[in-house]
This record gives sequence, structure tokens and C-alpha cells, in this order.
Amino acid sequence: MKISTFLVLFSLMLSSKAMAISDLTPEYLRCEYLENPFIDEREPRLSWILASEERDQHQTAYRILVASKMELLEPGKADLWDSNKISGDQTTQVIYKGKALTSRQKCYWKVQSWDKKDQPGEWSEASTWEMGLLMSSDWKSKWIGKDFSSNTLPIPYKNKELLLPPSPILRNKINLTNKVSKARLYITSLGLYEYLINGKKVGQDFLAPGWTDYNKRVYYNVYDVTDRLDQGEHVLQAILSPGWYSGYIGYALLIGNPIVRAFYGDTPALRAQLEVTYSNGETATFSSNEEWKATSGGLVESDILHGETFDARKVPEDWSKTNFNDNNWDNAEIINAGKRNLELYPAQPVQVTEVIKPIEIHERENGKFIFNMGQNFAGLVKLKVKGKAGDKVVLRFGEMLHPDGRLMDENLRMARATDTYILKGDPNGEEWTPSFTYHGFQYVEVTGFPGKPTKENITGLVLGSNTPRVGHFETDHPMVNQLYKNIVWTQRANFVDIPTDCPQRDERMGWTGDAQTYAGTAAINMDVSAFFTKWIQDLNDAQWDYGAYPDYAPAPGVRSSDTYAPGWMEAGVINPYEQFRAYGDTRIIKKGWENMERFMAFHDKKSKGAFFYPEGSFADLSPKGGYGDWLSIGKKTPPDMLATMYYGYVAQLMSEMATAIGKSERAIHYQNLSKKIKSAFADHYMDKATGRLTTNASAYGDGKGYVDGQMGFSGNTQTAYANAIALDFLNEEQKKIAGEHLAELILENDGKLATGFLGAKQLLPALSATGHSDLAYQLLLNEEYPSWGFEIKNGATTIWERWDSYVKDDPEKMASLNNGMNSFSHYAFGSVFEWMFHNMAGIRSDEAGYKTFIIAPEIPKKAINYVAASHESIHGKITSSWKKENGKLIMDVSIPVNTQATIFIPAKNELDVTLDNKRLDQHKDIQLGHFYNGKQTVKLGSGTYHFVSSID
Ligand code: RAM
Repeated sequence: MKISTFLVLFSLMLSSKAMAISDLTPEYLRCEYLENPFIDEREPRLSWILASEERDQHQTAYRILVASKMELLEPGKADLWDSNKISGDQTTQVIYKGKALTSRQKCYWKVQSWDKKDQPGEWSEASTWEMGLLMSSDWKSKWIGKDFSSNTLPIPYKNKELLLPPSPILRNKINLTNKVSKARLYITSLGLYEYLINGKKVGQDFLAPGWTDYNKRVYYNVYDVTDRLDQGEHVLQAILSPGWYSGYIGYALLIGNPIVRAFYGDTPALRAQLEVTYSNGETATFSSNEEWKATSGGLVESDILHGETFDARKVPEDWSKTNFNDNNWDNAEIINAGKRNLELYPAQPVQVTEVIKPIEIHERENGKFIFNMGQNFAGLVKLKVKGKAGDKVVLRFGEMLHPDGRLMDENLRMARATDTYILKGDPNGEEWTPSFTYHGFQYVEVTGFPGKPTKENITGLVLGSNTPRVGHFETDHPMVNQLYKNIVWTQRANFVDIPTDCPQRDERMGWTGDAQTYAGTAAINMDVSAFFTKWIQDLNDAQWDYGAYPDYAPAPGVRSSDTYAPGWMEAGVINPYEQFRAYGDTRIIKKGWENMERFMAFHDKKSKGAFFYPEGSFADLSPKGGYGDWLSIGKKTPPDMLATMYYGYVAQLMSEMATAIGKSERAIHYQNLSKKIKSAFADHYMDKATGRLTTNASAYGDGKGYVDGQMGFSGNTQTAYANAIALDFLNEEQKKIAGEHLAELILENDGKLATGFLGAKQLLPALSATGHSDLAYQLLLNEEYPSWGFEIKNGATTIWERWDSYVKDDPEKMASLNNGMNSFSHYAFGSVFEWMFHNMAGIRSDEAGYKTFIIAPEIPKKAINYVAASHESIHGKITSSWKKENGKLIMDVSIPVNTQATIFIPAKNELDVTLDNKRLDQHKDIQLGHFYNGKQTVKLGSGTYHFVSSID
């Protein structure tokens, strides 16, 4: 062998070895929070997590390659971007800095990381993203549809009238002249669409393209349909439904709003283009246009809230076949949709996330059957039926049964929530699933079923935004486990494109107060990064021109008096902040910064520069004061006191976020502002001598016009202290005293809570923060009204809107309840999970995105002996579990690669803790912290660790 050949071989050997000396491997590659997505972000952010068997491992450098073809994804060949070796431990939100990306560009990428000893690991597996249509000129297709509204007769419903025009069906035959190597469908609609190729639906999404302020942006979706197309003829089909665009919205019907439907436009419309690349390199585009044909089909009524009626006899036979003759159909109408800003849907779509079977069927009078699905959820049912043509099966949906076994439908208010299927009489049987509606239910009442139905005839399809599950939590306490289950189910039922308050009645709005209190919990349970990226945009789109964020988004001002409310409008700042905390997302801050500054200016103006809101400041709202501590019990916390606290709290968050995006001057400004608000608050709302929170209740007169104003107002409420403590409004001394007052109030109230939406989230954290962990546990475990346990004792499988939504076996009490506003699937009170995760399991993010975090569980004296939780953070999976056994506490934790955690181990004394069976202080390689307040601290890098200590 020649020396030169030997040298080349030797250096090749070295370099291939240099490829993987460390076991540090990047995994779970994501672009804009999604795996292998279609995106339209020109500077996408890349994230990965790291795997390694080694303890205390972290990344010191990384290198990213991005190429336009898989073959080019190698060092030296990557044609879009080679980041080269970049020092640092960043593994999330790394901004693409390669060549400018163009429409339809597919990008292949991979990443390599260097470990703490600067040794490189293996390259990751390759991942992809693909750009959508970046220029409006990329859109060749037209908006098409068919307007049936003029010949639709109103249907009487509960003394009102519903207008439910049939859904248009659209059809076009195409011919593909060659073999297909690539095909993409770019599609959107005003209203909702389903698109089919040769009779089979494209994709698995429901309610696409989602709800936005359609005047500001309309989302489109992209589907890879390469596998669906061969050379030859194909039929392209679409079905449209009014959806949020032209269907009914919210409670407009109920409240007698002058407009109840068609808030954005009258006629649903489709815009779609199928772009095909043949194997010979030629391309063809098949667009929605006037060549498409249109008529009505089987879907004779379709609305999100009211449900669907499908007459299978009306489906044109074989319309999905190429030889179908559509000569007698009309040409599709070109819908004048004006100029619309089209953007790629940024989140996980709504999909079927689980299939559930009924657990029992009750036969009632006259061929009426009630199916119990065993779980309250949001979604649809698939109906299987065999019968004669014209047989009509009616499905009504409800969350609960009355004590006498009737379906409870009063709480649906004006939502008809009824699906009807009319059979065509297929001797082999028929199957039907509605397309453009969903219901919140546990029970399905079936009438008109030919014969006696069995459990096989109804299947539950759970629908929701398909946000990946990232959290788990369990204990040895069945009620607490059920509570956690209920929280997760309620989140699944309400994260349906937007965070809705409830999934069943004529409302289902993105109420901002609910969303801000629950955002922290949401992000522990599911990866809601993309979901909230979308909704925070909705929120910014809905911001009033005078700076306030609305009561709900999208659709601000369904009712003109629904403007803004303290504790609700702050979602505009709190939700981006929570997104920053959970995922280290600073782009969401930058994008909304101007909006947030305008909001803060609105606060400054509204408070007249006084740094607080005296009693009556929001008397101009309807209801007066806004919603306040919505659905609390007993005396009301003054809404102006809460408004002051929220003002100061968001000022604090603005300061933190300003720091995160490098706006140091604004950070100081907001820091000072929040200080001034806190001191003005104390001056006005605190009795300095006793530390009690107080108010001038007489300023509210008889309370008329305020939510539950007849209950009277007091500053000395659980909610007042809970917020003052949890929102960091008090100095250490004041906080301690406030904690005592809070504890005292709870004891005076028979050991029970009295909080509403704004108090419930803060109550247990405030108790824990002031040394009353025992009381926090007591509230959690309570089973008497009002409590979480009371709901469970009364059969809840989801979180209720009210503390007393249902009382089992008590018809009298039931009759007295407010069934008009009584949702059984309302996530707001589920915000208690934040405390369960932070305090019971003890996991709490420190640096944003859990780059550093603490594990500090609070061990109760009794009732619970075991807790285990995990969370797959943007930096990897964290686990924390503890159990008590014969005076010992056994704690197991795991810390992701490239992160650090401080663990607080409860122990009798510092010498009493072992790690992996060796006394902690004998581990030479470990950073031992101090022993304080019955806890030994230790700071650890990645790995799993097993501690044992003695406890009382
Ligand atoms: C009701 C719902 C919702 C709440 C508003 C104020 O419609 O309970 O959750 O935010 O009122």
C-alpha cells in the first residue's frame, strides 16, 4: 500500500470514528414544534432532545445540516445549510439560518451533538419539513361553492328558528397523463371542508381549517396525496359546511343577539389545488374553478352546534366514479371571497384520538334507547344500522341523565346537538359518521332504530386537537387519580382547535379567563406549543383597537356588550408568558410585543395613572366589574381589587418577557410599574395594622349589575389572599400574615373552599407557599360540597363548571340547580392540577422550558403514601416519584440529558439521605446543597437517581 493511500484510509478511519465517540444522540427532531411538518415560517425553529446512558451529560456544541435532497444530507454536501460546529447547549428553538426558503421547498435535516468532553455523538436520524405556498400568486385556484340559503326553510326549534341549508357537494374529473412521483393538495375553505379522491377522504382531520378571524387570516392545510394518485382518471370531490364561518356561533341565539349565524359570510366556499409532479418531471395543477360541478347531496343539514341530518337516499349514486354523469349538475359558483390572507395551519389538526365502546344500554319508552359511553367526552358517534330505505335514526346527545333516567338536555340550551340518519336501505347494512359537527356527551339517546340496537351499533369517536400527551400523574389515592383523569378528559374535550370553555352547549367559545387560568396545567398534560401558537394569534387578532384583549377569541363582540374583563383580558399577556415558560419560546413574545405594550397602555389609561383600581372602576362593563371570581361561593371578592392584582401581575410578566427578548429598558419600566402597583394595592386594599385585605364595600351599593352582587363584597376572602400570595403581591412579612388569614378563613368555612375561577387556581399554591401544605391537601381530598371530590363522589368523569353541577340521588336539589348554565366539561377548575404537579410531585421549571428545574415534593402526613409524575418537556422526560414505607421516604427522579435539577429531599437530618444506597455526603462527585427546613438539597445533572431518607 502506498503511503498516501494509507494516510487517506487512516484519516478516513479517524474521521468516521470521530463521528461517534460519545453515545450522545439527538432524537425527536421537531420543526416549529411539529414532526416532519408542512410550514410557512421562513425562519423555522428546530428542536431536538438528547439521549445518553451517561449521567450528568450535556451538550457543548451541535451541528445542523439541511439539504434539499436526502442524498445531499451529508457533511460537505448539504446545499441549504451547514451550521458547522456551534458551541453551546441549545437544543431548542434553534433558528434556521440557511438559504432563503421558497414555496414547496422540501428540507431534510439532521443534527449532531458534542458531549461535555467535547466528543461528538452519532448524527440523528434525518427529519424533514416542507414549505407551503409562500406567495399569494402561488394560489391558482378559485373560491367555489353553491349557495342554497335562499331556498332553505327555517326549522322551528325551542320557539326559535334554525336555518340549516344543505351542504353543497362539488365534483371534478381529472386525467393524469403520466405516472405520479409527487402530489400535494393545498386546500382551505370558508366554513369547513372535506375533500375526497375517488370517494375516499383525504387526511384524517375534522373541522378543518379551524376557526380564526377569517377577515384577518384563513388557514390552509397541505396533504401529501402521492399515494392516492396513479396515471389515469380520478374524481376529485368536496363537501362543504357552514362551520364557524357561516354557521351558528356561541350563545348568540340564546341571548337574542340580532345576528346569530353567518358572522363572517353567508356561503361556505372551497379553495383547493392539487399539484402533481409526474415522473417525467412535468407538473400539472388541478384547481377548484368554474369547471367543477355542484349540487346538494346527502348532508341536508349541517352545523357544529346543532348537528347533522344525513339522508343516504339523496347521495348521488356512484358520484365518486369516473363514469358518473354529472351533466345535470350545475356549475360550481365562483364565490366572491375578497382578498384573504392565507396561512398554513400551525398546529396539530382536530382528529379522532380514541375510539370508545358503550358500556350499557337502557331501553326507555317507545323504542327509545339510551347508550352510556362510560365517559364524558367531545366527539361523534359512528352509527351502524340495517333497515329499510327511509328509516330514520335520531341521535341526541347529553352529558347526564336526570334522576328518572331521562337525557338531560336543558344544559345544552339552544344547541340542538342532534344527528339524524335516514337509511337508503342497503341490505348489507349502513355506516355513518357525521362530518362537520361535534358534541360533548356521555349519553346518546337513540330513537327510530330499526329493531333493538346492541353495543355494536354505536361507537364513540373522541375528537380533539391532536396535541401529544406529555404528562402523567398517579397516586395511591383513587379519588385523586380519578380527578387527574377527569382533568385530562376535560382538556381533551375542550382543546378543539381553540381552547373552548365547554364542548356541549350553545357556547364553546375561547373564553380568555378560562384559558389563562388553565394554560399552565394544559402544558403539563399535553404538548400545547403549536396549539397555543395558533390561539395566541387568534387572541392578538381579536384585540380591541383601544388595547384591551377580549372576553373570548376568536369572534370578539358576538354580543356588543361582551368587551373585556379583568382577569380575562390578561390572557393576552399570560398565555404568551406561559408559552415562554413551558417551551422557552421568545418568538411568541416578539410577535405579540406591540400588542402587549398596547394592552399595558390601556391599563395605564384605564387606571388613570393611579397604579391601582379603586372600587367601581369597571362599573361601565356589562356585567359591572366584569366576571370577577366567576362562580365563587359566598361574599364576592371586589373585581377592582382583582383587576389591580392582575394589572400588577402582568406588569411583572412583561418585565420578565422584556428581559427574555433583550429589551432591558422595558424590563426596568415594567419592573418599576409592578412595584408601584403592588404598593398602591397595599395602600388601598390592605389594613396595615392587621394585614387584612379590605374594601369599601359600600362603593358597590346593593351590588346590582355585578355578578352575584347581591352576595355583598369583601376584601377578606379566600380568593383575595390566594391571589395576593400567589401573584407575588406581598413582601415576606405580609405574605406570612396573609397565609394565616387565608388559613383562618378556610377553617371558619368548615375547612372548605369558596373560590371561583380566579381563586381556585391560586388557592392551594398560596397555602403551600405560606406553610399550610396540610390545608392544601385537606382541600384537595375533601369530598363534601364544594370540592373536587364532591364532583367525583357524584359520578363526574370530567371537571364541572359549577361546584354543584349535579347531586346524585337528590331530585329536589337537582330541580333547584341552574340547568341553563351547567356544563359538565369545563376545564377551568382543573387548574388545580398545577399545584398537584408542582407541589405533590414537586416538579417545577426554573429556567424556561425546564432547562433547569427543581423537584421538591410536599409529603403529606396522611392519606397519600405514593405519588408518581412525569412530564416530557421540550428538553426531555422528567420523572419524580416518592413513596412512604415504614418511616422511610423513597424518592426516584430522572433528569433529562442537558438539563440540571435541584432536588429537595425531605429528611430528618442531613446525614440521613442515601443516593443509590450510599450516604449522600459520601458521593464525591455530587454538589451537595444545604439542609434547611427539613430538606436536604442536591444539584444534579442528567440521569436517574434513587434516594432513601427517614421521615416522621
Ligand atoms: C360562561 C362560561 C365561561 C366563562 C364565562 C364568563 O359563559 O362559564 O367559562 O368564562 O361565562
